[in-house]
Amino acid sequence: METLTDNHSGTKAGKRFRLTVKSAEEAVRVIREKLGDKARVLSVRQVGGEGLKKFISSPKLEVIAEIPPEDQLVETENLDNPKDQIANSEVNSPSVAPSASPSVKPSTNESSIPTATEEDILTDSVESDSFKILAKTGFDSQLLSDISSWSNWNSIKDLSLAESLKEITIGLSDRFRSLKVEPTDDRIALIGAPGVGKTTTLCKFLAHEVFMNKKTPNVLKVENGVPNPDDALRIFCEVVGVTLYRESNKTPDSSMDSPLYLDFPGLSLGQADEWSRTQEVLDDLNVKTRVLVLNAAYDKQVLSKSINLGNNIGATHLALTHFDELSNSTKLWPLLLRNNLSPLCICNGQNVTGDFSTNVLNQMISRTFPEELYARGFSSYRNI
Ligand SMILES: Nc1nc2c(ncn2[C@@H]2O[C@H](COP(=O)(O)OP(=O)(O)O)[C@@H](O)[C@H]2O)c(=O)[nH]1
Ligand SMILES: [Mg+2]
Repeated sequence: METLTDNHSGTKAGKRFRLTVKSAEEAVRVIREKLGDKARVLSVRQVGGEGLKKFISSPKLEVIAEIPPEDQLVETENLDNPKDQIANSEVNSPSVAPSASPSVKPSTNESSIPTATEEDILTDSVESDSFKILAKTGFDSQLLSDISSWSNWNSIKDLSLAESLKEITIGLSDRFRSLKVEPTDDRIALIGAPGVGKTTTLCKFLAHEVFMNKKTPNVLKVENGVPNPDDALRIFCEVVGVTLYRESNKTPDSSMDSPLYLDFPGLSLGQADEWSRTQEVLDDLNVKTRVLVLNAAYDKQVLSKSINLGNNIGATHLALTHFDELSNSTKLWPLLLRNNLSPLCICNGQNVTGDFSTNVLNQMISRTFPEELYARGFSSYRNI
C-alpha cells in the first residue's frame, strides 16, 4: 500500500523522510514499518488540494520523520527494496520520500519490514480493519450494513480506525440532523407497552417543565378500562406542585405555558385492539403529541413491533428509556433514522429529577462507539 518514492539508494544516516498519508494512525504505521521504532516525527502538517480540488479530496497529512543520529544502526536495503515499491494504483496511497533537508542516519529494523506478500495481507487487513473491529466490539450489524451503503463508504472503509470513527460520527450526525422534528403541542401523551418507563418519563418531563422551563403543567391519568396504578405519579405530582386529574372533563384548558401531560396504562404488544382503543381516546381528547416510549434495552424485533403499533395510532415522537442499560446505542440508529418519529428524549436511569436528556443526538453519539475504541483511535495520535 505504501509507495516509497525516491528514498532508497540514497538512504543515508540522518536522513529525513517526508510521508503523505491520510491519517495520523497511518503515518505511525508507515513510519514504524519503513523506518523502524527509533524514527521520530519532526513535523505534521495538514495539506489539502488547491482550488476546487480541496473541496472534493479529503485532507492529507504531510509528516516529516527522521531517525535520531545516536542510533547508528546498520543501514539495510529495506527502503530500497523494489518489493516495497508496490505498484500503486491507489490515488490516495501514502508516500515516503526523503525530505530535502539532510541530517542524521537512516536505520530500519529489517525484520520489521514486511515482505511484499506480508504487506499485501497487511493491506487487506488494514482496509477492512475498522469494520472488523466495530463488528467485534458489538456494533449493530444492521447499522454496519447501512453504513456500507453510504455513498462515501468506499473511502471510509480504507481509513484508519480513528478516521473512520470520525467519518461515521459525521455521517450519523448529518443523517440525524436531517430528520424531520415535530415541535410538541400543549397536550402530550406518553404511550407504549407496560413497564417501559412511561410514567417515569412523564415525571421527568414534569420536573423539566417546572424547574427548567418554569411552566405549570397538569397531568391527566387515563384508565381507559385498564387499571393504571398511580402511587408514584401522585406523590411526585404533590412534590413538584402539579395537579393530577383522573377525569378528562375536569382538566383546565391546556396552553404552551400550562401543558397537559397524559399518563396511559401499558398497551400490550399482542393486543392491537388496546392500541386502537387508545387511538380513539387520543383523538377524542384532541391529543396531537403522542410520544411512543420504548425501553431501549429491549431487542430490536420488540422495538420494531412497538414502533409499528405506535405508527398505526399516530405516534409523533419517540422517548427512549433504560439507555443506561445498553452496552452501546448502535441498534437504535437504524430505528431512529428509518422512522418518522421525532426523537424527543433519552432517559438514563430511574431518578425522576435527573437521568434525562432532550439532546438525543449527543446521547446517541456518546454511546455509539465503545470507549476502548476511542482510546485506541486516539492513542495512535499520541504515538506520533
Ligand atoms: N434503569 C432504568 N430504569 C428505568 C428507566 N425508566 C424507568 N425505569 C424503571 O422502570 C420501571 C417501570 O417504569 P414505569 O415508569 O412505572 O413504567 P410504565 O409502566 O411504562 O409507566 C420502574 O422501576 C422505573 O424506575 C430508565 O431510563 N432506566
Ligand atoms: Mg405507568
